[in-house]
Amino acid sequence: MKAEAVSRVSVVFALFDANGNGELEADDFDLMAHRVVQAVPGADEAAKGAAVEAFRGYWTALVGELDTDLDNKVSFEEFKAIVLAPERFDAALGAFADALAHLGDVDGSGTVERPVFVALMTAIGFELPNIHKLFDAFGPDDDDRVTVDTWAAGIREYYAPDASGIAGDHLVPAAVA
Ligand SMILES: [Ca+2]
Ligand SMILES: [Ca+2]
Repeated sequence: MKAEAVSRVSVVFALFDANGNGELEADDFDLMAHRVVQAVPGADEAAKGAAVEAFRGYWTALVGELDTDLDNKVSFEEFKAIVLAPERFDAALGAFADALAHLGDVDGSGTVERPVFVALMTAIGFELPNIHKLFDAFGPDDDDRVTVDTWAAGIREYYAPDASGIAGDHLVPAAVA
C-alpha cells in the first residue's frame, strides 16, 4: 500500500468518526449526513434525501465488509482493510460520491461553485486550506466552478490504494505545510 493511501485512510477515518469516539458506527453517518444537508440550504429535497440515503448505504457497505469482530462498529484496524479490496465498495462509494457531488449542484447546471464546495467539505470536516487546494486541483472553469463528474470521480479516486500524486492528496493535512 502506498504511503499516500495510508495517510488518506487515516484522514478519512477521523472524518467519518463524526462523534469523535474513536470508532465508526451508524450514528457517525447520520450525524455527517445531517451536517452535509444543513450546509446546502439551497439544495432541493430530492437531492438531500438521496444524500442521506447514500451516507446510510455507504455505512451499511462498510460495516458489512469491514466489521470482522461483528460488534456493529468499525475500528481503525478494521477500517484499514478498505484499501485492500476497494472493488467491494465500488457501488456504495459510487452512490455516495454521486449523491454528494449532486447535492452541491444547487442550480442543476452540472457544476459546483466554489462556495458550495467549501460549505460541503467543511461540513464533512476537512480544513479550509486543503479544501481550496483540492478545488484548484480539479481545474475550475472561468466562473470558478468544477463539474459534478470531476468531483464525483475525485471522491472515488481518493480511496484508490495504489494511487499517488492525485488531487485528493491535497486533503491530507501534511500537504499544506
Ligand atoms: Ca464514532
Ligand atoms: Ca468491529
